[in-house]
Amino acid sequence: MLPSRDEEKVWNALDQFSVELPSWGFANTGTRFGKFLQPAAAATTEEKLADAGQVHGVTGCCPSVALHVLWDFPRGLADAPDVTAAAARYGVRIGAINPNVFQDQQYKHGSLGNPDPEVRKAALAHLVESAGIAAATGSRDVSLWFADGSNYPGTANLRARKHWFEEGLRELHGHLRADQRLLVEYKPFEPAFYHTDIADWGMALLLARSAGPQARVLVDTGHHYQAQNIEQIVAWLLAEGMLGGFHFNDRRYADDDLTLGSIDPYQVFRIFHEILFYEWESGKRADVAYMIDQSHNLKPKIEEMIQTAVMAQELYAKAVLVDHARLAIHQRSAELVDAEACLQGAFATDVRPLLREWRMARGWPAAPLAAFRESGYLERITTERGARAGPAASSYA
Ligand code: PSV
Ligand code: MN
Repeated sequence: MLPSRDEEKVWNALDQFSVELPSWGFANTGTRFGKFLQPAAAATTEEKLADAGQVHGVTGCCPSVALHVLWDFPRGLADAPDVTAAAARYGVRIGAINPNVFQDQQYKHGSLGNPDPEVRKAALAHLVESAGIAAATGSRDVSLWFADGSNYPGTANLRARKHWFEEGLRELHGHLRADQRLLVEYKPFEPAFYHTDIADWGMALLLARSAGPQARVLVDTGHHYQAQNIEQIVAWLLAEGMLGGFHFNDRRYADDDLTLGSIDPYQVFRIFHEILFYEWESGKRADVAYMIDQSHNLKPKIEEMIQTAVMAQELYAKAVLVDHARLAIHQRSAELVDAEACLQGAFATDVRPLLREWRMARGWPAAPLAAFRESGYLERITTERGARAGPAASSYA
């Protein structure tokens, strides 16, 4: 049994904790080798929001949905009122808006980093429209990921491209409303395999700094080399006041988009720990957007998102249990074994009974996945959506 002070800490933390769902996680998706279609997969923005509403309805911790402009707003800004209304109908709100400057044919050699000024202009126009969509849908964050890069040495002017990125992001920043943020995501490779323009957190940090005061860095947990210490990046970005948010997913090899915590739950725990430790030491709440960036082609999509949200809550609750005061003393005295035990003890605690109690006290189902399965929703959409002619359409490449 946990002492009640710990229980209270965990309950308070769970009351504040939420994690954003990605609309693209509900659509049919695949690998570059093909797609295995699911009859229940969402094919429209409305269906994605409906499915997200189901996840929030049983977990209580996913009140917002990140949207991808090209996939979810086919008519751009004109779709904003309908999409906002649909979200409200399904009990969720619009989260981060993700522009898409990587699919169009014109972006073959990059978007903001393209040597052709006309393409850079087109990319900027799309980014500015995306900021407008965020404003129109009541969303705060414009979340930027660029596929820009090159495949062969010597084919791109690395410094010129850095300069074009600085220019473009600065200009985009000028279009933000006072309460909006730009989140700059980084990724070392894929789709480009020689260089990526924003390859790591240092480059993202420099670009965010030069863009303006409302820009921050976004850490996608799948976007690092194997041995990278992600929680140290998190700690440094916190110390610099530059951590804006996360795209959570797990991986075994590269950017695998596996379920959060399925391979290395201790990694996620350590990230949460760094954030909570920072909050304890600074007395400030870190303004960090927790988002999921996973799109599953084998697991059933809604169930997988429930699994992810519950895992996020569990790992967050475990991190809350770290005794910060004790840890600080052990660290100062270099009591290595005792300091490490502070983390290990918290990580080893089974928080599931506590989460169950919290859920029941707050009016959420005690067992989210079971509640979803009992609801009959999956059977209903499988029949309804499966009856559509031909394979289910997808807006996810
Ligand atoms: C790119 O790998 C990424 O992580 C970006 O966040 C995209 O928006 C997302 O995946 C979906 O393609
Ligand atoms: Mn991402």
